[in-house]
Amino acid sequence: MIKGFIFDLDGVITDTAELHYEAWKALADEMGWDFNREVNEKLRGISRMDSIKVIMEHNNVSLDENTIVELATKKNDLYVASLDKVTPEDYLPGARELLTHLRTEGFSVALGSASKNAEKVLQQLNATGYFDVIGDGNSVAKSKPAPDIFLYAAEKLRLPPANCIVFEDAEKGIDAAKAGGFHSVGIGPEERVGHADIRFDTMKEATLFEVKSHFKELF
Ligand code: G16
Ligand code: MG
Repeated sequence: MIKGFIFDLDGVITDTAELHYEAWKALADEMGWDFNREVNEKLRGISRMDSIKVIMEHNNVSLDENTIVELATKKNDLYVASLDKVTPEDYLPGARELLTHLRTEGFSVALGSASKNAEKVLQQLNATGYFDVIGDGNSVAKSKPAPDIFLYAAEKLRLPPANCIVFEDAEKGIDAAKAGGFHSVGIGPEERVGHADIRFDTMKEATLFEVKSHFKELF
């Protein structure tokens, strides 16, 4: 039986990817590094430190660990400042409706995000109240594709993975959900999240009615 839902944040509840892009781009410009939307796409769902390593690899740059941390912190300061612009208008279409519906139907709901800034984003959206548990980049050491963040969220909800559905927009996020034994809903194109149990192009199509009709035997 499905009793819980675990949501990724960026790309599922709201689109912070654009703000991450702007902050990485500003850092890259300052460093004289190449950075574009295609490279940004590779950062979807992965941690801050994994992200800077992808950007450095793209530029054939290697630096000592302290410098890498310093640069990632610089990007983060820019990103965090830009979060002040996020408002309750910035839910992805359909996301708030689904969260509200899950609340009225009595499901347990958790966040399972790689971001260390997830709480700030939820506050800006006025979304904190939709979640029983917040699992974020501060909750576990190993980031996606490791299943740890989703296992953490399920444990806090006191539910086994088989009783939970994970919503994810990232390839590595679906990998993480599957590795943990969760049911999965992919949000995005086939080539990115086609390996999820079910897939919707956007959150708008991912209504509780649709999800229930796909996982019929589990409700
Ligand atoms: C998000 C973004 C990633 C970002 C990561 C870490 O993940 O998709 O691009 O690198 O968080 O963010 P921060 O630098 O704020 O800790 P998710 O899991 O919410 O999709
Ligand atoms: Mg995501």
